[in-house]
Amino acid sequence: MFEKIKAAILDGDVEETAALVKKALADGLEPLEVLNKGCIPGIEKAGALFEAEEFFLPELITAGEATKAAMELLLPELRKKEDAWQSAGKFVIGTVEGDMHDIGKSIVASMLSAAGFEVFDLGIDVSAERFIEEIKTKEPDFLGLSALLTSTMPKQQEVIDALKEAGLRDKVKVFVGGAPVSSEWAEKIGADGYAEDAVAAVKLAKKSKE
Ligand code: B12
Repeated sequence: MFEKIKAAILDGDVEETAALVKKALADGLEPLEVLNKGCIPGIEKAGALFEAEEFFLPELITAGEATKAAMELLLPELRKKEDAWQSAGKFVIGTVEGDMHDIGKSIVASMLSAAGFEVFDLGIDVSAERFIEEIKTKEPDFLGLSALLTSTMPKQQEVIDALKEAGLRDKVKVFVGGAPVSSEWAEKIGADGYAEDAVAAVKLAKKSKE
C-alpha cells in the first residue's frame, strides 16, 4: 500500500493518490504511518528526481498536488487525536514571505495540534508585519517559521529582527525549520530552536514548555 501511494504521487495522479489513501484509512492503517511511509517518501523521491533533472517543474507540481490531496485526507485524522481540554500551549506558524512551500509546514502544524497545541497556521508567503500582528493579538508561546528556499531563509532573520524592534522578542520562543535550515543557521539568526522534522518539532516545543 505504501509503495502504491508513493508511485501514485510520483505519477502526479491526484485521484489515484486520494483513492489509495482513503482505502488505507478504511483498512485501519495509522494516518501517521501512511504519511511517513507513503506520502513523504513519494514527494522526497520527486524532489530527488527533480534534482537529478529526470523530473521537470510540471512533474514536481503534480507530485506536490497529489501529496496535498493525500494530506487533506490525513490531516483531519491526525487532528482528531488532539486533546481539546489540555492545550499544551499556543503556536503560531507560517511559511515566510516569498515562499510557497506548504507541505512540511502543514505537517508540523497538524502534528503540533495532534499533540495538544493550539495552532494558528497563517499559511504561506507570510510577511514579517503579518507575523508581528498575529503575535500581538494571539500572544502565543511559540512562533514557527518555515523556509524551503535558500533565498527565503533570510526572511526568518527578518521576522526575528522585527520581533526585537516591536519589543516582543522575549515574549515568544521562535523555532525555525525547512529543508535548507540547520541548527547552525538557527543559532546564527538568534532563533530559540530548530527541528528537522515534525516529530522533532513537537518534542522541542514540549521540552521548551517544561
Ligand atoms: C514539493 C516541492 C515544490 C512544490 C510545493 C508544493 C506545496 N504545495 O508545498 C512546488 C512545485 C510548488 C515547488 C515550487 C518551487 N520550488 Co520546490 N520543492 C518541492 C520539494 C520537491 C519538496 C518539498 C516538500 O514538500 N518536502 C516534504 C516535506 C514533508 O518536507 P519539508 O518541507 O522539508 O518539511 C519538513 C521539515 O523541513 C520540517 N519543517 C518544515 N517547516 C518547518 C517549520 C518549523 C518551525 C519546524 C520546526 C520544522 C519544519 O518538518 C517538516 C515535516 O517533517 C523540494 C525538494 C526537497 N527535497 O525539499 C523542492 C525545493 C524546495 N524547491 C525548489 C525550488 C527551486 C522551487 C521553485 C523556485 C521552482 C521554480 N523554478 O519555480 C519554486 C518556488 C516557489 C516559491 N516561491 O516558493 C528547490 C529549492 C532550492 C534552494 N536551494 O533554494 C528544492 C530544494 C528542489 C531542488 N533541489 O531544486 N516546489
